[in-house]
Amino acid sequence: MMHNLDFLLELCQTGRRMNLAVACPYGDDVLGAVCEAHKRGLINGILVGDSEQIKKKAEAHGFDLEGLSFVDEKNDYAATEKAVQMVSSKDADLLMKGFVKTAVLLHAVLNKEWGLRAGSLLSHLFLFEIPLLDRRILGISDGGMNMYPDLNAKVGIIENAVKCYHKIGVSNPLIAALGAVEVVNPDMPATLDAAALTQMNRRGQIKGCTVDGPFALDNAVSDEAARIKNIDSPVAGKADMLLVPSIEAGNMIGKVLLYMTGGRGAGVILGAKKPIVLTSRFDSMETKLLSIALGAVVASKE
Ligand code: COD
Repeated sequence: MMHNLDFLLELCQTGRRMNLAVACPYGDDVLGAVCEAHKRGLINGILVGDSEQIKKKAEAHGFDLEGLSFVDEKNDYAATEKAVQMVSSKDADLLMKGFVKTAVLLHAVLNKEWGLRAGSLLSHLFLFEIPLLDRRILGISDGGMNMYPDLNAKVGIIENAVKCYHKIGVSNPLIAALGAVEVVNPDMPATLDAAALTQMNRRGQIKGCTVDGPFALDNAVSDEAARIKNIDSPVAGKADMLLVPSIEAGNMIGKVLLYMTGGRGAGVILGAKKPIVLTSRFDSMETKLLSIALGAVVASKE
């Protein structure tokens, strides 16, 4: 079991330095994280947007732009398109969202002509380091992109996550399909999907991981809760990743972990030609830095 997310910073310094194209890096949070990641040698930063505005921001906050590249484009939509195109044409290895709306970036990513579609579902994976659980690392998907995934989409979400876990050194991630309860209840669709996913995994339709469910959150992460409920499963109490039934569930669990338990996180969108670093404005600089590192590790192993 991995303890703390710092391993991502080490992992992404082992191979070729990845080129990160950042769309509209005007927020001091994203710009600061990219400058720091560049300075630490985690990535080469390419800042796509209004160069004058970026330089003013950096000066105001004391960020060091030494060595970073610029692609000057004043219009936000055009800058987002350019950053996406740099990745699809392989001039950059991964993409990051700056001060631009999530929907604008995702629509550019999904553009059929020049976007980053790779023929599979795109999904968001957030890894958290949880102080209350001995700094254990717990993934959540999907709290950032797919709103109400059906069974097919849940298979895609698991497959994306499994590839990512393999790249970060977890050869058989334990995936808990969450519901509100740990028994199948026909009136709760999430529990039916969880049971189907478990069987699909047992029959080899979902590979490279162990999926089980349904679980309630407590018995997915706590051995003690699993023991009290008499749940006999290799995943019970030991989940590496929580498959959540809706974007609200994933987003809320994630925000509780980050803002109410003092956790740290790293999040990326998977399933595109290259990973996309998508953080929210309120995320700490550390979470942004770790997200860049996670994206760079995934990109380096594609
Ligand atoms: N993977 C692959 N292709 C997709 C996906 C996906 N997850 N989602 C949509 N597409 C494709 C469709 O196949 C279609 O070809 C095209 O994109 C448009 O699909 P729509 O009309 O169903 O989707 P949109 O354009 O209305 O919305 C797609 C978004 C990703 C923008 C939407 O799902 C969204 O806003 N998600 C939530 C993002 C968000 O607000 N996150 C907040 C936390 S950061």
